[in-house]
Amino acid sequence: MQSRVQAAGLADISRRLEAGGRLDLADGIRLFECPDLLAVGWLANRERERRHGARTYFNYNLRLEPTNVCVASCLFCSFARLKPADSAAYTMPLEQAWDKLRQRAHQPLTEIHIVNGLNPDLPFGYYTELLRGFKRIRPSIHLKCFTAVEIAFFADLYGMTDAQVLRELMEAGLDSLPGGGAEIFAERVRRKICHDKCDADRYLSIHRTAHLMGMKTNVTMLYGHIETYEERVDHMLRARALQDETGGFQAFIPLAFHPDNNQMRKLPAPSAADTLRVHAVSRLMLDSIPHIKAFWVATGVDVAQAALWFGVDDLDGTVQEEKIYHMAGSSTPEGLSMAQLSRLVRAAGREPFERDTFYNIRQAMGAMP
Ligand code: V47
Repeated sequence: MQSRVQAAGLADISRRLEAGGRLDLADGIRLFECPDLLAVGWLANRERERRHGARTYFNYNLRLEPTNVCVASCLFCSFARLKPADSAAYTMPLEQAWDKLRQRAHQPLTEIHIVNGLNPDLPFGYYTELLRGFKRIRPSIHLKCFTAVEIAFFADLYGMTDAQVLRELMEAGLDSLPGGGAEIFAERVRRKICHDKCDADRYLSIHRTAHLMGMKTNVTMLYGHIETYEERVDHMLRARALQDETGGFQAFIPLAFHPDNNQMRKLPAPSAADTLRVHAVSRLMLDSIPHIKAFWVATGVDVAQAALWFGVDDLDGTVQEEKIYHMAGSSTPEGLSMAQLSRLVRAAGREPFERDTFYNIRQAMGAMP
């Protein structure tokens, strides 16, 4: 394979990685432009195995979106409803949101991941009570809730600083932040696809604040729309720079653009080859971020499986109630069971492990019926 890497013109990158060196913007662009996807994948897999061997992580989680009312007008979004009067707009009463957990009393869930629209009509107490209620029902549940974009929106709407918002949410039970809302950091792209939500600096500053307050977070990248290779690599480098500063990111999650039912529907969805490459280049560029996650709802289950040989060591989790991707055309199942996740990891020749949100291993998943 070394000779293939050489033939692909990647020998210097390979040597630098072997010596513990870092890749820069030009290297990242070369990895995107290199025609030999397998050579790029091989390098990413070497980095993956150096960190995690064959281990592949996922958790028993539940996705909830308690409101889709949203004042932002992101062109890629099929989930948001701008006006509460829209018949498809919804806001769950707290009892209804809590019921989603109560109804799953039999499931050994360890995490709830909440993403909302930017709803201008709710009091801040809705969110603090939402968290408190989940902790009352199951004190051990990890609450990974609200993107940095939501935190910025709360601060502006309720007249608080970002740190105050985070502090109050933590007091109510917030345990970590998910990575949503990052899209592409480059100003050119943000201006076109999501001009009226918080910018890249604020997104990164909120993650920095969260890290300094002791929280772990994730960071995402929405790819496969109007961004260039350079803008993808720039995005990764901005995430890497913050990671160098704080060490607070756990996972980087490339998110494949889904074109159904949104204002960018004329664009094609990214190909499987592009998805494999984005995950591989992420593993190679982001040397200081421990985990690269393939969110199977976004990649598709089959491509997520292949991605386990292209730098990916994490598959998110069982998910169960996802709406953002399913409204944008994802044809994946609503959720996957732990047995299904284990089987697909084993079928790919990798070793499945149930983890908690902090990547502590809960159990090695044996052969499942
Ligand atoms: O920020 C919205 C994306 C994100 C579309 O932190 C779309 O563990 C593709 O961030 N096509 C929310 N993507 C989801 C998210 C996430 C997912 C899994 C794990 C984690 C984590 C975070 O979904 C948004 C946006 O980038 N999105 N619409 C669409 N049409």
